[in-house]
Amino acid sequence: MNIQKGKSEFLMGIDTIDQLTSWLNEHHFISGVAFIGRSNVGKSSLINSLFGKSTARVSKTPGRTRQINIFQFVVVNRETKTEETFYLFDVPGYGHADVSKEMSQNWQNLLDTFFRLCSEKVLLLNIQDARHPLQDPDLDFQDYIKVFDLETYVIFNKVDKLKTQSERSKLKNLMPDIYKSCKWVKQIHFASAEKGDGLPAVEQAIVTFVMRQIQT
Ligand SMILES: Nc1nc2c(ncn2[C@@H]2O[C@H](COP(=O)(O)OP(=O)(O)OP(=O)(O)O)[C@@H](O)[C@H]2O)c(=O)[nH]1
Ligand SMILES: [Mg+2]
Repeated sequence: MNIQKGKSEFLMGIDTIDQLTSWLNEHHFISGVAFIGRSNVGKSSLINSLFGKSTARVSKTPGRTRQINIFQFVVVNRETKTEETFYLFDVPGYGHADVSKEMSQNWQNLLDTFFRLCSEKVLLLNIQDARHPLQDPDLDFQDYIKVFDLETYVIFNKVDKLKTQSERSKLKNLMPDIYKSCKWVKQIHFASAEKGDGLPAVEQAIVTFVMRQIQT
């Protein structure tokens, strides 16, 4: 089973709590996947590589994504020739230093609403920069989401930027500690949205999760 590239569709961008609440209440029984991480770690790039080019806008300026963007995507089973539709959420980056208090409060409220209302049928993908893993905002985020009890996978993106074997082993050596201190993190992946490393495994992890939700 695979994600059908190019069949993903942008549905809407949501930036108010009222809008988000009604959307999630109407769709709470449907499975999906949410991408979240610091600004500029490559969330939109990963989405484009996994779901088809130009699904999400890739910006060169950090912090451009200022709303929760909702897409739908299709998983196709080539043997049975069946298709299933799921939701994809591109959530704005956390940990901006350069926004006003008011803006970051709004954003926090939007996030709270999202995690409170999105069901356990939603898989959380926490994207981090392979060169700068476990930054303070990443640790704060892990601390924040633990109460929501959502299945979470961490994806270290931009592994193509790790040039030496020792940089790569240093990153891999963080795995036992992450599993130990973050029990809700069930998988850790290493990927490059740009070069394609690790993407088939991430795709299969997403497909396995969402298909499991409709079978239960
Ligand atoms: N070398 C390398 N660059 C990458 C990779 N993934 C993304 N980039 C680059 O990193 C920059 C940020 O990528 P985005 O996908 O816009 O990041 P984002 O996390 O969506 O950022 P926000 O929307 O601001 O939160 C772009 O210049 C990308 O081309 C990767 O795997 N390797
Ligand atoms: Mg983005």
